[in-house]
Amino acid sequence: MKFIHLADTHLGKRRYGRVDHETGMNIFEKQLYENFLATCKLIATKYKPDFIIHAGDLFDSPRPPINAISTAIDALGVFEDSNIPCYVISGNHDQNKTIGKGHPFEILKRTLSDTEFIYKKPETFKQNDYSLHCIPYTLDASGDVVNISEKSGILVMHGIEELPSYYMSEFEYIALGHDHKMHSLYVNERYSGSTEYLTYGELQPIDFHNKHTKKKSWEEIETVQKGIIEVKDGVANPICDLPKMKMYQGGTLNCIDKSIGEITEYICSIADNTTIGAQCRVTLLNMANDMKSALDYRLIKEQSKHLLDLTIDVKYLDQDKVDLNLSELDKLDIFAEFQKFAINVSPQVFEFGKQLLEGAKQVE
Ligand SMILES: [Mn+2]
Repeated sequence: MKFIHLADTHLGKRRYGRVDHETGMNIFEKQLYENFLATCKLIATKYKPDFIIHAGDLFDSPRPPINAISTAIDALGVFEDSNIPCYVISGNHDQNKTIGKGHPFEILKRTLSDTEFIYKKPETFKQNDYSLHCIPYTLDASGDVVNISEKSGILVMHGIEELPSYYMSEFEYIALGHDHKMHSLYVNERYSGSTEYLTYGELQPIDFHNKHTKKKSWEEIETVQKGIIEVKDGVANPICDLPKMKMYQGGTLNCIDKSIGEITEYICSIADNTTIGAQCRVTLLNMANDMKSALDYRLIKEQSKHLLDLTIDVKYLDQDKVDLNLSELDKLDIFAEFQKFAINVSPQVFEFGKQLLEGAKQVE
């Protein structure tokens, strides 16, 4: 038995305001559509699973653009044409914030009659002798998972931070969405992650099995795996070589002792070495406050026009230096200091301030 688990396709997401001249479509949005359609065709022809699970956030918004809806119909239609059962649950992005506004899956349901769209309430299906428990993200989803009477088979949910630990051993596989990083906290539970890099924030180290892993430094950044998960005879295997947009951490420069010209030159060289059509972020550490506006943007723009996006991420000098020296603070008579600055305040305000300081002292 083999199935495919994917999630967070976010069809309809637009970025960068760059328009494709032929179609008039946002380039980022258009590439998302093309890649999702190609991915579904590959799943159907190359991986040929017994069934498919989409764990939510099919769309980026509960009111998706027309092109997102037609892409969803075309792409999921590939599975219908190949007679591969497909289960799609609602994610928080698919769900309107108020009842009465309807659900975008209503439209899909009318067109794709063989696909299961789960968006109103939890439903259980039988698939290849497995119970498939699908719990959509709804406005009042709390507690739904606890209400499943049969705690075995496959559980599909959109985002859950803490499942009761006994669940971990009871379900054979827990297919999750919402977290865009492909990872797992327990043996039988997996976040497939998003199929694409949707923000630069997703360029972070993989932390399989340990969500408390310290963030690595910029230099150590690895690329998070993006793709789908194939589960064959109970073994989960990430498949990451599917069509997706290119997003890179292009480089990081420590700007201390660097001139405006050198920094501009560095950014241009990174842009120059980055593939056509890619999204690229350059991080500048320890920039002086007035330096960012002084960069030669005309030159940078010229040198990066082959890219879909060039983001200059600036960490200013002293930005993170809030580390109070506590031993120094101890020597300071806080009340005396407060009194000095509070000469003109009313007695009530003075009393209130004094109480706050006393409280803070106790907490310490
Ligand atoms: Mn999402």
